[in-house]
Amino acid sequence: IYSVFTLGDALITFNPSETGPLRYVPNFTRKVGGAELNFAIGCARLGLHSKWASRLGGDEFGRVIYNFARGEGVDMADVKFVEGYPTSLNFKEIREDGSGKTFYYRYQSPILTMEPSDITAQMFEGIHIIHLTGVFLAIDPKNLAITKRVLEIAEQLNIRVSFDPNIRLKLWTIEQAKAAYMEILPSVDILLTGLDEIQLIIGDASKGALEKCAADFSISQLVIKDGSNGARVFVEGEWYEKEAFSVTPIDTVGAGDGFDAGYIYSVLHGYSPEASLEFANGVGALVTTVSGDNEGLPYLKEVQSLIRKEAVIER
Ligand code: KDG
Repeated sequence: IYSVFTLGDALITFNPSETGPLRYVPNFTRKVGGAELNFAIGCARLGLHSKWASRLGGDEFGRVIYNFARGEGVDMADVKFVEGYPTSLNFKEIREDGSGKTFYYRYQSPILTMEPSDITAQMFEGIHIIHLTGVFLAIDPKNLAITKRVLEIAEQLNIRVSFDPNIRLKLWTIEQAKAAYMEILPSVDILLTGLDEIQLIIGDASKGALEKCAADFSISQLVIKDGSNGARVFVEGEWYEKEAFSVTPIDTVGAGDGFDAGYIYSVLHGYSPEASLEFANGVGALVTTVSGDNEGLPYLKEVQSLIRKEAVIER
């Protein structure tokens, strides 16, 4: 069984009872979100040993996140409760096509209490891939130092690093984001990015520009996620692509995190580039069919059934 490690903040996510502008939504369902936690849950559901490092508020909502993540089988050994930092909230607006907007109430997040010195080599024992995302970096400038500490240990222990820029312009500016990414990218082996995101980061998403980006930062697999248009990867000098699965999305938030979990699962299991893209597309597609940021993350069998086009027996 392969092990992955990720690091990040989680929030209580409020999903609206109906689609349309948030100001007209009277009811919400309390759920759990957070890009890196979604990834961790996705990996756990696929059967990986999945470790998530974080800090949670010492409040009722902190308990909700802890119990939820633990119930999903996430390894919580590096999660601590901190007093005096209330759990952050995220209210979602969802449109008819399943796309969403987030309204953060995220000011003094518990993760702000994490320090670079909290990151120790011992936390990475048995880990095969470390997955990092730009959401953690966006939350506080100090998180770049924490991330660098993780990268330092990754290099010492020879652990592969995957990175999703996960740009959140509600949390920082594109200039701040780019400056941080430039420091991280030289240590990244697998870059998993949205097409629109890489366009924002390097200003050009043409194949030539992407190949140059992979060469400049010695990225071994540069994966481009393009939602319902499918995904492609540049690996060992070749491009591979795979079309998306056709599903009816009801909530697309978290699909990218699911894709990442699927892709990392595939890499760890030695899938070919095309099979990896197909598997990751399958996970991402299934996420969008369920309300919530992570409830739709599939178990291994569900992705396999989608790929093999097996009929699901309902009753
Ligand atoms: O990728 C989905 C996440 O972004 C969501 O679960 C919560 O907005 C969120 C965040 O910032 O992590």
